[in-house]
Amino acid sequence: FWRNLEPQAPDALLAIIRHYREDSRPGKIDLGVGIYRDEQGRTPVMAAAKAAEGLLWQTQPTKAYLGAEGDVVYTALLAQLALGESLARSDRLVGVQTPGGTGALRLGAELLARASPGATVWTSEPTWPNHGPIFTQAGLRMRTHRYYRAGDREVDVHGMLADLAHARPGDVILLQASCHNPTGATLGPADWRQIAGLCERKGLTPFLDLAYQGLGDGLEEDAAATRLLLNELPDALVAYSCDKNFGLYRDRVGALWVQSESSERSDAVYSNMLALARSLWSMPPDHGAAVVRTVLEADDLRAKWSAELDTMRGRINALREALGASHPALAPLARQRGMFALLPLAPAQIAALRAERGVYMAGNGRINLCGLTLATVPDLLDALRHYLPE
Ligand code: PLP
Ligand code: TYF
Repeated sequence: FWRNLEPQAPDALLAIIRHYREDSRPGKIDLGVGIYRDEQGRTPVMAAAKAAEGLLWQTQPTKAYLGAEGDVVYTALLAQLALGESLARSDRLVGVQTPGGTGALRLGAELLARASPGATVWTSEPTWPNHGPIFTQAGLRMRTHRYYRAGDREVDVHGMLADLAHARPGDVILLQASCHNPTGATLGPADWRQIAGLCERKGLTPFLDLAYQGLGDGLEEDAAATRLLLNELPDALVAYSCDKNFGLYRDRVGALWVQSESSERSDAVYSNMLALARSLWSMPPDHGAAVVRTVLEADDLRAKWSAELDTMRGRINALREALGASHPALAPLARQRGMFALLPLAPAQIAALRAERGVYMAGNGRINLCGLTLATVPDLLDALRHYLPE
């Protein structure tokens, strides 16, 4: 029966977890998969989430089914956090709870494929490796646009807009809203206005992937581009992940919002989102979303969570400052945002760092800065000293 199946490569990022675990050298450094780690190298459950779990344990009255839309209070509170009060109230916007940001991306992809099967989805080159399969498996065509200039390691806005000039009306641009994975290179407010203008002129629909709100410059700042595009354009999608900023990774917590030009269109969109969700996962898993709802509902828990998030962001940006100041080839890291940066290393150097120094990073030279502590920054610099260009 299974004769036609070709063996598939395992997820290269997730494989690093295992390789690192199997390495017994004491000074090994894991800069692989994108999870937050504290100064002790741990990924603890956030205190606000633990407190919310305690409350749920004591007070949750039932685990009876919800619907395909999931927890509507969660989605409404999260819309206020991500999109702000006025967009959250819009009758042109509908949202559902999804299994993680990945579920939101896939549901959005299925909705796009149903609404406009001929549409092409544009992504940055490079981007998160799962973006491609999520959209192509939904039957959509994909193309890439320039994003990152290896020379100065800034966003190549000119190249990006030039490539997107080839998009056709009805095409979709998948845009990482903040904390770009894998480059960390960040678009400025003027760049986002240019992208909004291009979408408007050419009739393109933005699909915002907001997976790191609060881990770049702040909760409001990291959502500004998403809000700008939704305010400027008739149609848009937003895939949201709570898995990093609430530390709920394996609980799979996300949401998809879709904006359309009128509330009548929104009714049809919403019913299609629910129909597609039923065919994909019936109903999303409840626990993580219930934790997020419980945090956002209570002023004290929300304040505690927000302070923890400030600490996480502060640590990431302190590491960026320290690395950026340590070597001219690392200076761009201080200007970039989020957990990730691309180091200018050749594949053989990346392999040697792993084999000889126990330094683990993705095959394209992407590092998760959170794998470092201020104490291990010198160890990384020592490992890199023959490899970084002056
Ligand atoms: N989008 C980007 C850019 C990511 O880096 C990730 C990481 O996991 C996701 C989406 C998916 O998030 P989730 O783990 O919630 O599915
Ligand atoms: O890019 C990362 O490291 C995170 C985590 O299949 C991740 O986005 C990596 C691979 C994967 C799912 C999540």
